Amino acid sequence: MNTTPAARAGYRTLDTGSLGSWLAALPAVRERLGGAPERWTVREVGDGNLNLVFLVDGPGDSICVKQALPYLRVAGPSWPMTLERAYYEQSYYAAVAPHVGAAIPRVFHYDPERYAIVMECLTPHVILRRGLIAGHRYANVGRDIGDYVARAGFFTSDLAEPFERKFDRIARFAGNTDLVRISVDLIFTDPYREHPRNRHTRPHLDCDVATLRGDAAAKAAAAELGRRFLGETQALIHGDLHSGSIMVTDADTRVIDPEFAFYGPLGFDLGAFLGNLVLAWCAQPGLASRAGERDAYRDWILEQAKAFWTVFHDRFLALWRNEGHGDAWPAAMFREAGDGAALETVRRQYLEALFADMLGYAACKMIRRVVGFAHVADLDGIADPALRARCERSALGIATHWLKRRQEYRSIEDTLAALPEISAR
Ligand code: SR1
Ligand code: MG
Repeated sequence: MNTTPAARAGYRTLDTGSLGSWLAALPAVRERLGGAPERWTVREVGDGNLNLVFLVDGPGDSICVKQALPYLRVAGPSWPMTLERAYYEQSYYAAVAPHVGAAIPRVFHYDPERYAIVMECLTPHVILRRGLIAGHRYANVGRDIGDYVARAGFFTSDLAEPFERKFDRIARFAGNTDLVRISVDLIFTDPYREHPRNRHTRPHLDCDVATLRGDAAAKAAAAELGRRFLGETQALIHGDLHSGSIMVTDADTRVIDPEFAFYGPLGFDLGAFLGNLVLAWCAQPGLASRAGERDAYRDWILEQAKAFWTVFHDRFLALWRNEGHGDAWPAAMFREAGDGAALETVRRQYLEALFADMLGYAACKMIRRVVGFAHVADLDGIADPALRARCERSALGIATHWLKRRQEYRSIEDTLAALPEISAR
């Protein structure tokens, strides 16, 4: 959906001065914040690539306001961007809310003129990526995200619901073309060719990048995953489920920032989370203050990766067995034939295919963060370029291996056990 002049008419960028009076005119929000609006404190805290984010503290409560800018924050007005991403973000939250419970923030208000979402302020949560850089352990994060992706993915697929409802959502989210364009260019295309937006640690990785761009098999694998990214309407996906889109405490896990949402392959969300965990694993030697300091922490990261896939697999399978009332693989048809075993075979094959997709998309997400436009703080924060390049090289090695050989892996245990050897090549 492109931004029409009419839709833009009421738009203006919010700032710390004007935000309070706007919020004061929203009765439910005003009541939540409590007290007199003059006593509210407003901070702009956004540090992502795209939007403005404000935190507002009142005597009653705190809230968060996220507003789309008419351009990418990270690039400035030279990279214009439609404002409708705010509409798709709140639409995604509304679509998955019945299925994922408190795993997303509560949305209090959406303003279609300002393209602003007023929602729950997550405190004392921190962005998972920052926690991983600091070496903190969050006992439930792998399990919680596995459960989340299973629920959000299953209940928006035609395994769970009639195709008419799914088609309706496909149509609604099909307008999110500008955000999908970012992913197509920055994840599936630019990293595999020369492009002025790309960057990498020079000159250390020059040879690695040239090798990648000359690797026809790797490029073919990435292009095929890119084709399926656009063509496979498996489920409503978050579309950007990296560790910067997750907020955590020791006891709680929340998924945020679903502005890239559309109907795509579920393996893309699985791969985003796994790939970013593995990027964090690769970065740890560069973040340690002495050799070996983060070894146990690296093991913990892989434990989370294992918990993530295991919980996803088991939850998705259980949902399918117990709540598979959709038009895809109609259970009644198999029951009538008295052939439940055939349906179980289908389920096993479906999950095996998802596992390979997860590795493939994880690979794409890792490669783009090393040689593409938008990098990750886990690696970019390593000050010594030679050390950073060593960490990035191990990420590229794992990712290229997964791109080309993902079909060979059958279990998460074997896949993770192979990482030290692959990354040392
Ligand atoms: C130009 S936006 C760069 C990246 O930031 C977002 O988080 C997405 O990952 C996007 O690809
Ligand atoms: Mg984001």
